[in-house]
Amino acid sequence: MHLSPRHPRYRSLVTRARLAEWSQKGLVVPEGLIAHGRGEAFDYLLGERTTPSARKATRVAAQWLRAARRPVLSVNGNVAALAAPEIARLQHALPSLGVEVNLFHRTPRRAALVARTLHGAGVRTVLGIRPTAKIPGLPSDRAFVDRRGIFVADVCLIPLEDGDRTEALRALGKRVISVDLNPLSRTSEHADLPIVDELVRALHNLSVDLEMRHGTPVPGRFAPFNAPAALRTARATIRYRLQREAAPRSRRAPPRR
Ligand code: PTJ
Repeated sequence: MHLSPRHPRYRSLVTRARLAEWSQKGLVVPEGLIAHGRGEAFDYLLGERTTPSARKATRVAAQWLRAARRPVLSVNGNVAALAAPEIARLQHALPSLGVEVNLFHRTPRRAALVARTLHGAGVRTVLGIRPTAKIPGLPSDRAFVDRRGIFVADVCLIPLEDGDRTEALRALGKRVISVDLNPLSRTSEHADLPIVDELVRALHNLSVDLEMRHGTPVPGRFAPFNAPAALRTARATIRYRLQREAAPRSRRAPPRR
């Protein structure tokens, strides 16, 4: 199908076409297409841009990743399909970052496909292809992790995650940074540092922040972050935008940054 760059939703259509293609190859599961639709809906409500509050969260996340002894990024099918080049750039900006395959719908074939996609984009080491440890108390396949990765990580960056594992990782004493456009999700609710932003934008901003700090001393402690306030701000952004749209045109307030 030909997609015209002049179409007002061109970028969204290209992303959808890419995800549909990846789902035929088995990297993305059908459920992943539904999850993407949910993400798009929240992105629409948030204005399809990185809000100042999300940008601030990402800056703190970069600080946490630098302060971490063993930071690990968890990658599922959607994340690999949408952001493999951004993950390679992130690992380049922070060489201590472990990159681990972690799948809700795990099969050996999908795990290998995620790893191949990441390697193809330039990611050096990929953990979790054959899990070597298990997170206690988690009924899903997301419990299967790598002994050298998530199992021993002190800071976990978990985009497009589920609430159960967020809670389980926190119960193990790990600091959890989530990337999820839904500020009402259990993942956002339970993360120590929820980034309410689109995955590709968030990873891009993280790389920019890490690259800017390159060569400066590693922080000795984790900067404080007020997660409930960040979520309230994201929800208020949605409320404000909906109220604005619901008002008669003549009385509409200007868009708020
Ligand atoms: O590849 P697998 O087998 O590990 O499965 C991956 C999916 C995504 C199917 C699985 O993790 C899943 O079911 O996820 P959930 O529980 O639907 O959660 C995904 C969350 O990510 C939802 O809250 C969406 O709003 C959000 N989301 C979707 N796309 C994006 C996003 N957030 C940020 N950026 C996106 N591009």
